[in-house]
Amino acid sequence: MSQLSRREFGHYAGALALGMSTTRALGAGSPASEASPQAGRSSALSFPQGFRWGVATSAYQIEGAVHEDGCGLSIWDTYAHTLGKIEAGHNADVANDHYHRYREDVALMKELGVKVYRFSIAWPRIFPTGTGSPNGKGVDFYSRLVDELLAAGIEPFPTLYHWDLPQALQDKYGGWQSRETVNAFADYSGYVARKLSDRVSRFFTLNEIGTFVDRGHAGFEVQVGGENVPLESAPGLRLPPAELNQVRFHAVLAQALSVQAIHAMGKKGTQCGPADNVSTAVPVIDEPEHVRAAELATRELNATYLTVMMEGKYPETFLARAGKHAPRVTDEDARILATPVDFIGINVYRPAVYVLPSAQLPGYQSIPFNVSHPRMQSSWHLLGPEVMYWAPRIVHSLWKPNAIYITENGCAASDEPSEDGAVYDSDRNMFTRNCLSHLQRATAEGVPVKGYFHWTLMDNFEWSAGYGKRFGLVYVDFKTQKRTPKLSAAYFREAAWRNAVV
Ligand code: BGP
Repeated sequence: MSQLSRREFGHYAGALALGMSTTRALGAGSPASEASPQAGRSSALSFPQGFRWGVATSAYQIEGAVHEDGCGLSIWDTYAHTLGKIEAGHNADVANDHYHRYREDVALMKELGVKVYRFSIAWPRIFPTGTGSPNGKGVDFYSRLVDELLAAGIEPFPTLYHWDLPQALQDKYGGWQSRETVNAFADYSGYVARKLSDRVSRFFTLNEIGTFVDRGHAGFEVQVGGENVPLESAPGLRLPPAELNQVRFHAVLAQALSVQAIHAMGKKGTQCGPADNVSTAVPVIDEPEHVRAAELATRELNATYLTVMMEGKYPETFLARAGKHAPRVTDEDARILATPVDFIGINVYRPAVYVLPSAQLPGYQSIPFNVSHPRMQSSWHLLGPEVMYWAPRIVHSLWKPNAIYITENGCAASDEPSEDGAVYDSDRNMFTRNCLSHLQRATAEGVPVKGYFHWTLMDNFEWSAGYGKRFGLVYVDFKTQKRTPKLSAAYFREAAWRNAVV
């Protein structure tokens, strides 16, 4: 089979609808290893040649086996086992049992046409107490996973920190409250780079610093229909402003020091950068004055995270606002902070805000979301697929990174198998197609987006929501661990195969 025709796609989607097994539904004789029908051809809806199609996951959300092979305790183990923290009293002790089923999951990705896979490495598997002697069995697991991926023709893109801090570092130093944790993270980063960079050429350092810092240390809240809804994460602290800013600083410093460690310890040419949930201001109109306002607002919204990571220092406006609560930065740390990244990953789910230009400082006016503004299933997830165009465009115009990856994009949906066994996630299909259309526009205009990782491969342990929120392209029955690709998996596979919006 040289390509998947429209008719075959229809048949394939129909097969999903008939609840056929994963392997049969996704088609024997997978085209994944053959040239894409779009390769070398241009079309109004195509992505650039060589565009990387992938999925993203994180260790704590899928692996399970939290006490196996010498794995240490993480702050998420503690948090998930604290009464009342996770919906329905769920925990991630087993999750998707990926630690034991990784071969099956890699085969599943291959069937989906995945070419790049962003997974995370659990720090407590490598250094059970955060520092000290490495745990060989933990390293072996990721080494086997990397081999399995490469054998399936999938390029591994590991993330070094997706929120599962070794509990020992929390107990000993107060976790990210301490500069000691920054050093420990750099040592761990360098060690992993040394072990894996013979087969891994790109690493992401930390995932969504703003999310784990603010939700874990500030009792973060989002506005939903006029009400404030708390979004809390491990370790569940509520720090005063100066201490919170110090945690924020330690996390961005850790990213800079991790880049240095990876460059120093990895094979020559190993590249790395953060995976950050950029807060994007979307202009109301695509017109220079409005776009300028959105750029100014985006730079300010990300002042303590992406802006400082890309510019190497805090914007003056932020320091003035923070006043006596500003982070304390030594001269040596200020120099470390200026370490350039090789690329950036941005997680893009929703617009942070819509803006209009303003003659008053700071040069833009944020407008509130209308009460009737549509949203996806998650309380925080206001719908605005055009952010998938504006986020990379604004990031590119502000900071000119060499390369941008969309490291996450996806949505939760109320997925349930229907009577015929198939999962018809029409809303996720709509969301993905719309996001991809806007992303395609960005690439067509020359914004250097090199790849797209859908969040996520399969339903998982969704942090404080437990197993109650499903984000996967693949449905997981957590009683049997059966994986069933949803309708959106068929969509993803076709888009990846054609390298185009379909
Ligand atoms: C990102 C995280 C993911 C995933 C997703 C959904 O913030 O990197 O790990 O959880 O968003 O988020 P939430 O659980 O808040 O709905």
